[in-house]
Amino acid sequence: MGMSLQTSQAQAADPTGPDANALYQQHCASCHGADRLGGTGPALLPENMGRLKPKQAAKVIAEGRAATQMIGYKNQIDAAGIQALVDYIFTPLPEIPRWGEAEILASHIQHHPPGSLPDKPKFQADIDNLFIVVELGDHHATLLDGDSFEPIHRFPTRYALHGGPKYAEGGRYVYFASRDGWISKFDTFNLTYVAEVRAGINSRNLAVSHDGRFVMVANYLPHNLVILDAATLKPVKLIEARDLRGNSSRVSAVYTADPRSSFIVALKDVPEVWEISYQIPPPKGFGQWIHDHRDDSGEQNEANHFPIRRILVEDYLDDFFLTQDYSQIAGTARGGEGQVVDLDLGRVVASIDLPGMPHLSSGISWPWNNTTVLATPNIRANSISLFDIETWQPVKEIETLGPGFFMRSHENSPYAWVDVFFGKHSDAMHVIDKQSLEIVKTLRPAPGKTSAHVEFTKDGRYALVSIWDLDGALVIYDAKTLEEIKRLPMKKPSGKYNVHNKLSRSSGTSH
Ligand code: DHE
Repeated sequence: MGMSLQTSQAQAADPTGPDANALYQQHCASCHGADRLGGTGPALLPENMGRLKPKQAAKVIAEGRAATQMIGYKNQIDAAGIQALVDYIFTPLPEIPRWGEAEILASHIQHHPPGSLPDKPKFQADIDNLFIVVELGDHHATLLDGDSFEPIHRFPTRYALHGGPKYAEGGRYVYFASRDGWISKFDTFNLTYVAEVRAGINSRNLAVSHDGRFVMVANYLPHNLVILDAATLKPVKLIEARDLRGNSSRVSAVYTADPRSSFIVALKDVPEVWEISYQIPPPKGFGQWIHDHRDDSGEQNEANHFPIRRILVEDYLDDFFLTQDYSQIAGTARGGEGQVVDLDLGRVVASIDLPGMPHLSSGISWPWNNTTVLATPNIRANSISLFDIETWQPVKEIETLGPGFFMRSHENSPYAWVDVFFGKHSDAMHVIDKQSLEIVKTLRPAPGKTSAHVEFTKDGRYALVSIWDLDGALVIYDAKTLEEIKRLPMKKPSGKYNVHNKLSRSSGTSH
């Protein structure tokens, strides 16, 4: 991507106004990269901004950002200049930047080679009941003892992590993904990062194969999937996201389907769902080979690893929910029509009405009335939607005080918890009885501050809630009496992830 393209792009926006490119190069490029792809600071591309709106971006440029190296520029750049910079960074790049194997490899950092660190934890705690708490406020994570609720270690993360970190090897390793495409592997036993790599420019999420051998990264930019060696984080294979006609697509999300030894991938711009086998060698006849140079002799050839099975669907999929037996996925397109895809049959088997834009990766399921219900919060409706996953018929809409983002339960708990993430009641947290399907209590852990995202301890006895504020906290509740038992100050804690619940793929949590 050439600088001249950016210059002409900025000038085309307003030939008489401030020269945004010159301002950018003078003040921003040294941290955020001359090409806006990031450096010590995050990438400044519209796709990478997350929830940051242009107005908030202008405030950050003027006043800086607390707890980061971003200083305020209002004394150096006038209001028109700041606005020009905002327009500039919210303009997509004219071309998808190249981020191939060479760029990925060049970014790779091996802090500690595999096998070089002790295999014994540096602390005393039940590894199964550890939590990682991501603190978005100052881009840190805390390793928490899930029995004593004492922090074990707090460490910096890459800028703007998104999606759930994923565990491997019984919880010893945890893999993080940032919106800027940085993948970091942290050794919880030795309390240190062991490897890092930038696998994309704008990433959605990552999945780790159940055997701990491979990490797959889903990217918006570039349009591809990147398979990494889980031991070193070095790239193993890049797969372009294209349909059979060659149309390219952003990748919405990837999840691991343990019993199938495969990754399930949703694509945002082409109507296909992919199943990619990570068995080596792959099962005979699995899907179709993605490389032209298929080894017809039948001999093992690395190019033939990770074959793709393409399932044609009726609409593009955003995030999706995987049934506990991994036979079906329920996916949502932002339009409101949901689709159920049977992974064994390889086709859409039902459609579901999802007008509230559910956050299906937050969907959870539990046994109810001789069947199983899927419950999902909605980002654009004041309700929880419940479906019978045997028939995919709606069971109930539970009215809430506002749109929710995250929902959680645990096999040992009679309750499901869901936040109110948006609107004037965002400090509310609803507790729903899993049998009567009624809200039995609405907690307000910190009146006036958003409470969000719940995770249970491994035995389901305690529920941990985030106060989503720079001056926030982790509030621990007795999951039965619903009484608060402890409060730990934290900086905008977002998600929290329990080793046992994640590795056992508890039906009450995201996978
Ligand atoms: Fe997320 C998970 C998609 C905005 C915080 N979010 C996910 C996942 C998807 C997703 C597909 C599952 C990935 C995984 O865990 O492996 N999120 C989206 C969006 O499409 C959306 C609406 C728009 C976007 O900007 O991408 C979106 N998400 C947000 C936010 O604004 C949140 C609240 C703050 C942030 O971090 O940017 C946010 N998303 C989270 C968190 C998880 C997540 C904390 C992990 C939840 C879990 O418990 O597993």
